[in-house]
Amino acid sequence: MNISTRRACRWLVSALLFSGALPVRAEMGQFGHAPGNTAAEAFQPVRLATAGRIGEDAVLFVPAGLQPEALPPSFSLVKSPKICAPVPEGWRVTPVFSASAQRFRARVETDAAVDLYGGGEVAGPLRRNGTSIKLWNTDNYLYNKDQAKRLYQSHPWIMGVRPDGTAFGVIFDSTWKAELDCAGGLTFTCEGPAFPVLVLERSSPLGVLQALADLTGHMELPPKWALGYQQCRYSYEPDSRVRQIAAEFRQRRIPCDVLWVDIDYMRGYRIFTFDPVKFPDPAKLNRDLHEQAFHTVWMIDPGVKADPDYAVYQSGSAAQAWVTTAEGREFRGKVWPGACVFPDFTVPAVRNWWSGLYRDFLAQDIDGVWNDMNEPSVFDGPDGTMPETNRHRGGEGLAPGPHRQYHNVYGMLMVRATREGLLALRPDRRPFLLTRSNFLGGQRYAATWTGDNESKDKHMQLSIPMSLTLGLSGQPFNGPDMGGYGKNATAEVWARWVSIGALFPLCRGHSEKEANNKEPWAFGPAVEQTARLALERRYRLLPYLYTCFNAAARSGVPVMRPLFLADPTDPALRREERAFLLGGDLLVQPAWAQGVAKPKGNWAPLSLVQGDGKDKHQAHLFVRGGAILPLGRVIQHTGERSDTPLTLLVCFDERGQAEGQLYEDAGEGFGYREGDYRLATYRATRGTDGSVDLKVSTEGRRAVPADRAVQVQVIEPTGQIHDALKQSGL
Ligand code: NBV
Repeated sequence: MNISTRRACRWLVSALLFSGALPVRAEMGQFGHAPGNTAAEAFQPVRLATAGRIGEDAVLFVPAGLQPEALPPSFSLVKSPKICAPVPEGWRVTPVFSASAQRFRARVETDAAVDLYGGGEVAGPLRRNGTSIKLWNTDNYLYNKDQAKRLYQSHPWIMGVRPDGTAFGVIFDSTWKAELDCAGGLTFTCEGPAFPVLVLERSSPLGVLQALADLTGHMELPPKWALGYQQCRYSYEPDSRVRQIAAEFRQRRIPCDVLWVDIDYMRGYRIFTFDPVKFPDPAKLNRDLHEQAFHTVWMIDPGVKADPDYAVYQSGSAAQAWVTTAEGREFRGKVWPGACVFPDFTVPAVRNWWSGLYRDFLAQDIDGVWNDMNEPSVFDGPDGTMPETNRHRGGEGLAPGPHRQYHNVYGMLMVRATREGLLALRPDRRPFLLTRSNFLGGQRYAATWTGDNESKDKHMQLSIPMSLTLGLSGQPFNGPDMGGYGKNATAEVWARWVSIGALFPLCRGHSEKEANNKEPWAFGPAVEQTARLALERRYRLLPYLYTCFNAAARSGVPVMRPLFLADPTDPALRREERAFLLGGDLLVQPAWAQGVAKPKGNWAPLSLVQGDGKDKHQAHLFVRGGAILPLGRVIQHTGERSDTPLTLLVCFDERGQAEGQLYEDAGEGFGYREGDYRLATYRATRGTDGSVDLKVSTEGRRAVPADRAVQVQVIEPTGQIHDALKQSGL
């Protein structure tokens, strides 16, 4: 046999193996392979079939075994990449491919001076050099399983930042079970067939993140209420308890926008049903809560109770909706309701059927949807999920394949179907959907939270690099279970957590069933006051925060950012993972984080509400010299006007200049796509006599509310604030 025939044979065997046509290796344990070229698993080089530019400073590398013109559909990319030009001269980052009998690998050499970031949902340091993760979406309670090397989502993506601040990004475009090793370069090894690699090159990390969003999709602008504080628990039940929680917020004057309803509202955990005793009239509950200006989010899991008398099981069975075993039988696994079947979301008709299920559900006046357990988590399945040999049928260009191939995108496909359903059923409302599981590019469909963390300082601190890393992996709308999900929270931990959690993109308090109460008032008056101050700060910041969300939706820049994005050439910022930036202009330094190196320039200490400077838990805030922050009044929910007055807080740089933006729209619906928005850019100059000259230019056709009063204030480097101008029409 000559070399090419031998290679062809190897590819045929791999193709049959990966497609499931050959018996899948019983010997392949749960990540049983030691990384590297061991005697047991020899990796042979695989040649590059082709490489070329697919856009501005982005190159596609296609290994032998794949047809560059007919690549398998990509889950991470919005559209199939097409080579349009040769690889640019002097291209710096190039993968090398290799394969063993069982796995396929891409390796990228990186200089030791390059700092690595990304990898999606990871429970580790912000700077990823020397770490490794596994890409196999896993229900990981308290992050205890497998040393937290795999969590609920997979992002085969890494960004490298060079000492000079230039940056590159690498997408390993495979959904198969994989490992990503960041020690001594990048090594991505998957238990699947050949995959393409995309490399992006930009002059800054922010540029790389924008390019990533252009390739993998932008988050859609969420409804404004989703930026408010959200209160959750497993579970507020019965409905009277939900009402009680709502009343407490309003009576105690603690700002809150959203109440969450966890699985116990269902009838015997049957999704899309309501318990007739505990939640007899969900529509009335929602209407009553709306009257108090709350929005509600209700949970839907993927597991469908295998109950012949249950409508969802009946209609799904008629549509042949279920994932099957390797032998083609309906797969059953245990979740909350007992034996369940699982929709095969790879099938377009099944996604369609799933989307339609939300019709009666939304008719209950539900505002948002929470898709949980969608790794999928299966209590009695191997390694807590379904067998890797289970079959998915695919369709519309997606090949049929084993669960090992589609496991990592199961949650992504589920939220795609959910989002499509929400949009089809309520074409005039922006969907708010939260998912536990997802994949690179999943920001197109849903926001996310970081799963079942624990109420302890370590996880509170860890939540910062976790959220930052998700932001550096394309997902701007994320946050942890604030206060911690698992175990009891102490008053101190909860107070420390709310003080920083109030400044995350997603701000939701949650708790598991067995733990103590974790609402803002549950720990006594002192912690309640800490929570009130922290949340009042968030609500004052809403005009700025919404502007940051708009920037993220438009151009893919993260809402919550590591400090090094402010100055990628400053080596002192590269590992900072305690302090962070909200947008580009506000620096958040947790009260417990000492000795934080700030990016160059003035950073003026900022007090947002009376008393926040005296509260020992509140994070220290700093405004960037050269910025103008739009701030609102303290309000109790986003339905209230906060621009009476609107404050423009001007923080001059050394040259006496400052600039800032304010984005406004209806807060809901899609009018903004037709120009019903106002994006104001303010430019301020300080006169030699200390006067302030403020100019505004606007985009969009939305008018300034006639009764809006604007107060322009100047914040000095000392943090002292004084009034500068009172003006309308801004
Ligand atoms: O639905 C109950 C919980 C939910 O509260 C939590 O946020 C999810 O991560 N869910 C997990 C299932 C139960 C886990 C023990």
